[in-house]
Amino acid sequence: MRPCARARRKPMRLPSRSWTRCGRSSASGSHKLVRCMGLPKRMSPMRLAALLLAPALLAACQPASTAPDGEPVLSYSDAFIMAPIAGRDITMGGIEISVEGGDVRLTGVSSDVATTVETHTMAMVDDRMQMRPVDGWDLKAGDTLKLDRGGDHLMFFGVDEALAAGDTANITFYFDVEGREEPLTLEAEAEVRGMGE
Ligand SMILES: [Cu+2]
Repeated sequence: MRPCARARRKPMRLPSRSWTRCGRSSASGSHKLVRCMGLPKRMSPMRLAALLLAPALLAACQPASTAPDGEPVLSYSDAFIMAPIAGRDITMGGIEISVEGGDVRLTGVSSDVATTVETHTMAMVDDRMQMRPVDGWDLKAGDTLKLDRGGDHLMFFGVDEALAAGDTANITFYFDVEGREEPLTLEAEAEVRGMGE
């Protein structure tokens, strides 16, 4: 295992409050995060752009170890959905998901308050940051996937119009696990947040 795998994993597990101390404000983006965590040395402009917006470093440095036997164990924190703007049925959300004991691949998401949930990433297109759908993300044992505003995130379509700040909603995550026929699922209870929260 390369040393960087351990070194970089640590900051990703910090509670979101710790990032705030590093200069992030939810309203103005997260460019100062980079200073707190250090930049991987070799990085494509695309990955760098994504990094500047979110601490989602999962693919940047992966240990070459094999997953131990047994079922991977998933846990989560900070699950949220932004209350949709009045008259719109699209919104975004995020979560932090950690996996122990095996590798998984996030392949699908659903929610009881939306008809469709997509996994999105941010990418630089013609000098502008744009979001686009991705198939999912691979998580190695020990990784934490962080989905948040400004970086990799969840996108909800056909959102229940009555959804308001303070509500809770369910989000279900589906993971492919090698050697397992049915997907592994994670049921998360998400807080509905208003703008500025
Ligand atoms: Cu999006």
